[in-house]
Amino acid sequence: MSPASYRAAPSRVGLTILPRRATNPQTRGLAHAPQLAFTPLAMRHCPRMRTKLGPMDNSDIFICIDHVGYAVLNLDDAIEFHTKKLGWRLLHRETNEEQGVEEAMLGTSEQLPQSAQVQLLAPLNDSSTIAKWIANNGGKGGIQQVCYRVADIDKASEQLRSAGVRLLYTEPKIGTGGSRIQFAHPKDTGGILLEIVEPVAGGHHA
Ligand code: KFV
Repeated sequence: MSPASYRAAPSRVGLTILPRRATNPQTRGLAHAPQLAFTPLAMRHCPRMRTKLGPMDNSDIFICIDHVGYAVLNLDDAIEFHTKKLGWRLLHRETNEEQGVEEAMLGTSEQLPQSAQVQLLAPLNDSSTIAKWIANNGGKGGIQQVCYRVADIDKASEQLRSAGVRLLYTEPKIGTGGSRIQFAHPKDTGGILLEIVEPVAGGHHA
């Protein structure tokens, strides 16, 4: 079953029965791959499922996973791998001098407003946090951060601080596409560098 036919044929109850040896990219290769999976299309077309799952306790603040950030050695090579070999789509590219990165955002073909993106981060210079991360990782790239999208970064920052989570900046800084970003220290998040982002109004990459 190709990813396209997988998405094109949701069952009416919001479940897709996968073949015994799942070829769905979401589950392929996982020893514990479930034989039933919710499909994004089914989720959109099945209001009952959304109701059943219910809202998060803080859904007024946290919206979705915005992106996963990969530290990469060479941005052009990483873009080529993701677009040519994996078939992702290049949505955006920029240099952020303050953060010391050259970065690219990649998305799926539909890239719905709440679809997560992949962010490729290459060091701009030797003092970049990405250069340090790569050096500490034995000279290899890897997952450097996960980023949650928030509706109001000031409110989200306040909530995290009041929960005892240390944030790196006193005030949010400028991130991808003019967004406002903040980071929670990995020591307070179970070892994950957690970014939060408030995009510019209507400014998710599509
Ligand atoms: N994930 C998990 N743990 C990490 C980590 C990471 N990415 N980076 C560092 N650590 C751990 C590390 O393993 C070590 O743990 C400790 O933090 C201090 O590491 O148990 P250990 O060994 O003590 P250091 O000394 O290597 O790092 P440090 O100099 O303290 O810097 C860490 C940190 C998180 C403060 C720094 O990486 C930082 O300021 N990050 C936030 C900014 C950033 O990552 N910018 C690049 C992305 S720009 C971006 O995402 C944009 C523009 N955007 O819009 O999305």
